[in-house]
Amino acid sequence: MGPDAYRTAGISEAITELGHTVEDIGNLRPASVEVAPARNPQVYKLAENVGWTQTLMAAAEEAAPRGMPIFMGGDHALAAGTVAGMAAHAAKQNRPFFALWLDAHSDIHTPDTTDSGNLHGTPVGYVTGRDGFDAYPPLPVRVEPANICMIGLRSVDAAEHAVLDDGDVMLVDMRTIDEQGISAPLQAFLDKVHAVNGMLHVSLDVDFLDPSVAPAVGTTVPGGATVREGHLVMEMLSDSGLVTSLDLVELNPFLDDRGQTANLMVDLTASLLGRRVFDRPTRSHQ
Ligand code: EXY
Ligand code: MN
Ligand code: MN
Ligand code: MN
Repeated sequence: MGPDAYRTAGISEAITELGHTVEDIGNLRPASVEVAPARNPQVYKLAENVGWTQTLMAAAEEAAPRGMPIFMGGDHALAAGTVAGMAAHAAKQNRPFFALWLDAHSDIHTPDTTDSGNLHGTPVGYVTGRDGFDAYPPLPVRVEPANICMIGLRSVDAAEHAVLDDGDVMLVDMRTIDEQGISAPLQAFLDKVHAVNGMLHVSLDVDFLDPSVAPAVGTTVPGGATVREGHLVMEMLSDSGLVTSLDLVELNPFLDDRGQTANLMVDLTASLLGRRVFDRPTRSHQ
Protein backbone atom coordinates (compact mmCIF):
# COMPACT_ATOMS: atom_id res chain seq x y z
CA MET A 1 0.00 0.00 0.00
CA GLY A 2 2.87 2.39 0.61
CA PRO A 3 4.31 2.19 -2.91
CA ASP A 4 0.93 2.80 -4.52
CA ALA A 5 0.37 5.80 -2.22
CA TYR A 6 3.66 7.28 -3.42
CA ARG A 7 2.61 6.66 -7.04
CA THR A 8 -0.72 8.38 -6.33
CA ALA A 9 1.21 11.26 -4.76
CA GLY A 10 3.09 11.62 -8.05
CA ILE A 11 6.58 10.45 -7.12
CA SER A 12 7.52 9.52 -10.70
CA GLU A 13 6.31 12.84 -12.09
CA ALA A 14 8.09 14.80 -9.36
CA ILE A 15 11.36 13.06 -10.24
CA THR A 16 11.02 13.30 -14.03
CA GLU A 17 10.21 17.03 -13.70
CA LEU A 18 13.76 17.38 -12.33
CA GLY A 19 15.21 15.92 -15.50
CA HIS A 20 15.71 12.36 -14.28
CA THR A 21 14.49 9.15 -15.93
CA VAL A 22 12.30 6.88 -13.81
CA GLU A 23 12.02 3.11 -14.26
CA ASP A 24 9.19 1.79 -12.05
CA ILE A 25 9.78 -1.96 -11.75
CA GLY A 26 6.44 -2.43 -9.97
CA ASN A 27 5.56 -4.11 -6.68
CA LEU A 28 7.75 -7.05 -5.69
CA ARG A 29 6.77 -10.18 -3.77
CA PRO A 30 8.81 -11.92 -1.06
CA ALA A 31 10.54 -15.17 -1.97
CA SER A 32 8.73 -18.20 -0.60
CA VAL A 33 10.98 -19.65 2.12
CA GLU A 34 10.56 -22.10 4.96
CA VAL A 35 12.29 -21.28 8.23
CA ALA A 36 12.62 -22.91 11.62
CA PRO A 37 10.44 -21.30 14.30
CA ALA A 38 12.10 -18.30 15.93
CA ARG A 39 13.65 -18.90 19.36
CA ASN A 40 11.85 -15.78 20.59
CA PRO A 41 8.10 -16.56 20.78
CA GLN A 42 7.30 -12.87 20.28
CA VAL A 43 8.71 -12.84 16.74
CA TYR A 44 6.15 -12.94 13.93
CA LYS A 45 6.26 -12.91 10.13
CA LEU A 46 9.79 -14.35 10.24
CA ALA A 47 9.44 -16.42 7.04
CA GLU A 48 7.86 -13.49 5.17
CA ASN A 49 10.65 -11.11 6.21
CA VAL A 50 13.35 -13.62 5.35
CA GLY A 51 11.71 -13.97 1.93
CA TRP A 52 11.65 -10.18 1.51
CA THR A 53 15.31 -9.96 2.48
CA GLN A 54 16.24 -12.50 -0.19
CA THR A 55 14.13 -10.75 -2.85
CA LEU A 56 15.31 -7.22 -2.05
CA MET A 57 18.97 -8.15 -1.76
CA ALA A 58 18.78 -9.47 -5.32
CA ALA A 59 16.67 -6.56 -6.55
CA ALA A 60 19.11 -4.01 -5.12
CA GLU A 61 22.13 -5.61 -6.75
CA GLU A 62 20.25 -5.90 -10.03
CA ALA A 63 19.06 -2.28 -10.02
CA ALA A 64 22.14 -0.54 -8.62
CA PRO A 65 24.20 -0.50 -11.84
CA ARG A 66 21.31 1.24 -13.66
CA GLY A 67 21.00 4.28 -11.42
CA MET A 68 19.85 5.25 -7.91
CA PRO A 69 17.39 2.64 -6.61
CA ILE A 70 14.49 4.06 -4.57
CA PHE A 71 12.87 1.32 -2.49
CA MET A 72 9.31 2.23 -1.51
CA GLY A 73 7.79 0.47 1.51
CA GLY A 74 6.32 -0.80 3.41
CA ASP A 75 7.88 -1.95 6.60
CA HIS A 76 11.38 -0.88 7.63
CA ALA A 77 12.23 -4.59 7.81
CA LEU A 78 12.70 -4.27 4.03
CA ALA A 79 15.94 -2.41 4.69
CA ALA A 80 17.60 -5.67 5.74
CA GLY A 81 17.52 -6.64 2.06
CA THR A 82 18.01 -3.24 0.46
CA VAL A 83 20.98 -2.24 2.63
CA ALA A 84 22.61 -5.67 2.39
CA GLY A 85 22.17 -5.64 -1.38
CA MET A 86 23.57 -2.13 -1.77
CA ALA A 87 26.50 -2.96 0.52
CA ALA A 88 27.27 -5.98 -1.66
CA HIS A 89 27.12 -3.74 -4.74
CA ALA A 90 29.49 -1.21 -3.16
CA ALA A 91 31.95 -4.00 -2.36
CA LYS A 92 31.90 -5.05 -6.03
CA GLN A 93 32.69 -1.44 -6.93
CA ASN A 94 35.54 -1.49 -4.40
CA ARG A 95 33.99 1.50 -2.67
CA PRO A 96 33.28 1.93 1.04
CA PHE A 97 29.59 1.76 1.98
CA PHE A 98 27.79 4.05 4.42
CA ALA A 99 24.20 4.28 5.66
CA LEU A 100 22.24 7.25 6.99
CA TRP A 101 19.32 6.15 9.18
CA LEU A 102 16.67 8.89 9.43
CA ASP A 103 14.43 7.50 12.13
CA ALA A 104 13.02 7.97 15.62
CA HIS A 105 14.29 4.45 16.30
CA SER A 106 17.65 2.71 15.99
CA ASP A 107 16.20 -0.55 14.57
CA ILE A 108 19.25 -2.49 15.79
CA HIS A 109 17.45 -5.33 17.62
CA THR A 110 17.86 -8.96 16.65
CA PRO A 111 15.03 -11.55 16.53
CA ASP A 112 16.29 -12.65 19.95
CA THR A 113 16.29 -9.20 21.61
CA THR A 114 13.09 -7.64 20.24
CA ASP A 115 10.32 -7.32 22.81
CA SER A 116 7.64 -6.47 20.27
CA GLY A 117 8.56 -9.29 17.87
CA ASN A 118 8.13 -6.83 14.99
CA LEU A 119 11.12 -7.27 12.70
CA HIS A 120 10.96 -3.64 11.54
CA GLY A 121 13.05 -3.00 14.67
CA THR A 122 15.90 -5.25 13.45
CA PRO A 123 17.30 -4.30 9.99
CA VAL A 124 20.38 -2.55 11.40
CA GLY A 125 21.03 -5.59 13.59
CA TYR A 126 21.07 -7.79 10.50
CA VAL A 127 23.27 -5.63 8.25
CA THR A 128 25.83 -5.08 11.04
CA GLY A 129 26.18 -8.83 11.44
CA ARG A 130 24.70 -9.26 14.90
CA ASP A 131 24.04 -12.84 16.07
CA GLY A 132 20.48 -14.11 15.89
CA PHE A 133 19.66 -13.91 12.17
CA ASP A 134 20.22 -17.64 11.56
CA ALA A 135 17.08 -17.90 9.38
CA TYR A 136 18.19 -15.05 7.10
CA PRO A 137 20.33 -15.24 3.97
CA PRO A 138 24.04 -15.15 4.80
CA LEU A 139 25.12 -11.49 4.86
CA PRO A 140 27.27 -10.87 1.74
CA VAL A 141 29.08 -7.89 3.28
CA ARG A 142 28.88 -6.58 6.86
CA VAL A 143 28.08 -2.89 7.23
CA GLU A 144 30.57 -1.35 9.65
CA PRO A 145 28.78 0.36 12.57
CA ALA A 146 31.28 3.23 12.22
CA ASN A 147 29.88 3.77 8.71
CA ILE A 148 26.33 4.28 9.99
CA CYS A 149 24.85 7.59 11.17
CA MET A 150 21.44 7.70 12.87
CA ILE A 151 19.62 11.05 12.92
CA GLY A 152 16.32 11.74 14.68
CA LEU A 153 16.65 9.24 17.54
CA ARG A 154 14.14 9.57 20.37
CA SER A 155 12.98 6.00 21.08
CA VAL A 156 15.75 3.46 21.82
CA ASP A 157 15.13 0.26 23.76
CA ALA A 158 17.39 -1.01 26.57
CA ALA A 159 18.69 -3.89 24.45
CA GLU A 160 19.58 -1.36 21.71
CA HIS A 161 21.37 0.92 24.17
CA ALA A 162 23.46 -2.11 25.16
CA VAL A 163 24.93 -2.24 21.67
CA LEU A 164 24.84 1.48 20.79
CA ASP A 165 26.05 3.29 23.90
CA ASP A 166 29.69 2.21 23.63
CA GLY A 167 29.52 1.35 19.95
CA ASP A 168 30.72 3.08 16.81
CA VAL A 169 27.41 4.12 15.21
CA MET A 170 27.21 7.94 14.99
CA LEU A 171 24.17 8.82 17.10
CA VAL A 172 22.34 12.12 16.52
CA ASP A 173 19.32 12.25 18.80
CA MET A 174 16.74 15.04 18.86
CA ARG A 175 18.51 16.70 21.81
CA THR A 176 21.65 17.02 19.70
CA ILE A 177 19.58 18.54 16.91
CA ASP A 178 17.95 20.95 19.39
CA GLU A 179 21.40 22.10 20.56
CA GLN A 180 23.50 21.98 17.37
CA GLY A 181 20.97 22.04 14.56
CA ILE A 182 20.70 19.18 12.07
CA SER A 183 23.26 20.46 9.55
CA ALA A 184 26.45 20.32 11.66
CA PRO A 185 26.30 16.62 12.57
CA LEU A 186 25.05 15.69 9.11
CA GLN A 187 27.86 17.61 7.42
CA ALA A 188 30.43 15.90 9.65
CA PHE A 189 29.10 12.53 8.51
CA LEU A 190 29.02 13.59 4.85
CA ASP A 191 32.62 14.82 5.04
CA LYS A 192 33.57 11.36 6.36
CA VAL A 193 31.78 9.63 3.46
CA HIS A 194 33.29 12.02 0.91
CA ALA A 195 36.83 11.57 2.26
CA VAL A 196 36.86 7.93 1.15
CA ASN A 197 34.65 8.24 -1.96
CA GLY A 198 31.94 6.25 -0.19
CA MET A 199 28.56 5.14 -1.47
CA LEU A 200 25.74 6.40 0.76
CA HIS A 201 22.43 4.63 1.34
CA VAL A 202 19.71 6.75 2.94
CA SER A 203 16.94 4.95 4.86
CA LEU A 204 14.11 7.42 5.53
CA ASP A 205 11.48 6.23 7.99
CA VAL A 206 8.32 8.34 8.04
CA ASP A 207 8.57 8.48 11.85
CA PHE A 208 11.80 10.52 11.58
CA LEU A 209 9.40 13.40 11.05
CA ASP A 210 7.18 14.85 13.73
CA PRO A 211 3.74 13.18 13.81
CA SER A 212 2.08 16.59 13.39
CA VAL A 213 3.45 16.78 9.84
CA ALA A 214 3.69 13.04 9.07
CA PRO A 215 0.85 11.19 10.84
CA ALA A 216 0.63 8.21 8.45
CA VAL A 217 2.91 5.82 10.31
CA GLY A 218 2.20 3.21 12.93
CA THR A 219 5.14 4.04 15.23
CA THR A 220 4.79 7.79 15.80
CA VAL A 221 7.00 9.40 18.47
CA PRO A 222 6.35 13.07 19.38
CA GLY A 223 9.20 15.55 19.08
CA GLY A 224 10.40 14.64 15.59
CA ALA A 225 11.99 16.57 12.73
CA THR A 226 10.19 19.49 11.17
CA VAL A 227 9.36 19.76 7.49
CA ARG A 228 12.20 22.23 7.04
CA GLU A 229 14.70 20.01 8.88
CA GLY A 230 13.67 17.19 6.57
CA HIS A 231 14.21 19.33 3.48
CA LEU A 232 17.54 20.67 4.77
CA VAL A 233 18.78 17.10 5.24
CA MET A 234 17.67 16.15 1.73
CA GLU A 235 19.12 19.31 0.15
CA MET A 236 22.47 18.78 1.88
CA LEU A 237 22.48 15.14 0.76
CA SER A 238 21.71 16.29 -2.78
CA ASP A 239 24.50 18.89 -2.71
CA SER A 240 26.93 16.22 -1.49
CA GLY A 241 26.36 14.04 -4.57
CA LEU A 242 27.07 11.00 -2.38
CA VAL A 243 23.67 9.27 -2.23
CA THR A 244 23.47 6.08 -4.28
CA SER A 245 20.25 4.52 -2.93
CA LEU A 246 17.18 5.42 -0.89
CA ASP A 247 14.54 3.66 1.22
CA LEU A 248 11.17 5.33 1.79
CA VAL A 249 9.59 3.23 4.56
CA GLU A 250 6.84 2.89 7.15
CA LEU A 251 4.18 4.88 5.31
CA ASN A 252 0.69 3.66 6.22
CA PRO A 253 -1.65 5.73 4.04
CA PHE A 254 -4.70 4.48 5.92
CA LEU A 255 -3.58 6.62 8.86
CA ASP A 256 -3.81 9.89 6.91
CA ASP A 257 -6.86 10.44 4.78
CA ARG A 258 -5.58 13.67 3.18
CA GLY A 259 -2.43 12.10 1.72
CA GLN A 260 -0.37 14.75 3.53
CA THR A 261 2.33 12.28 4.61
CA ALA A 262 2.82 10.70 1.19
CA ASN A 263 2.97 14.17 -0.37
CA LEU A 264 5.65 15.26 2.13
CA MET A 265 7.75 12.15 1.49
CA VAL A 266 7.52 12.82 -2.27
CA ASP A 267 8.55 16.45 -1.71
CA LEU A 268 11.51 15.32 0.40
CA THR A 269 12.53 12.88 -2.34
CA ALA A 270 12.35 15.76 -4.86
CA SER A 271 14.67 17.82 -2.62
CA LEU A 272 17.10 14.90 -2.58
CA LEU A 273 16.95 14.74 -6.38
CA GLY A 274 17.61 18.42 -6.98
CA ARG A 275 14.46 20.48 -6.41
CA ARG A 276 15.56 23.96 -5.18
CA VAL A 277 14.03 27.41 -4.84
CA PHE A 278 17.38 29.06 -5.62
CA ASP A 279 20.53 27.30 -6.78
CA ARG A 280 23.49 27.50 -4.42
CA PRO A 281 27.15 26.75 -5.07
CA THR A 282 27.84 23.14 -4.19
CA ARG A 283 29.49 23.08 -0.75
CA SER A 284 33.21 22.38 -0.94
CA HIS A 285 34.15 19.67 1.51
CA GLN A 286 36.62 20.71 4.19
N1 EXY B 1 12.19 -0.54 19.15
C1 EXY B 1 10.77 -0.86 19.02
C2 EXY B 1 10.61 -2.31 18.58
O1 EXY B 1 11.61 -2.93 18.28
O2 EXY B 1 9.48 -2.79 18.52
C3 EXY B 1 10.08 0.06 18.03
C4 EXY B 1 10.62 -0.14 16.63
C5 EXY B 1 9.91 0.74 15.63
C6 EXY B 1 10.56 0.46 14.28
C7 EXY B 1 10.11 1.42 13.28
C8 EXY B 1 10.52 1.13 11.92
O3 EXY B 1 11.12 2.22 12.86
MN1 MN C 1 6.61 -1.27 10.51
MN1 MN D 1 12.69 2.41 11.26
MN1 MN E 1 11.02 4.32 13.21
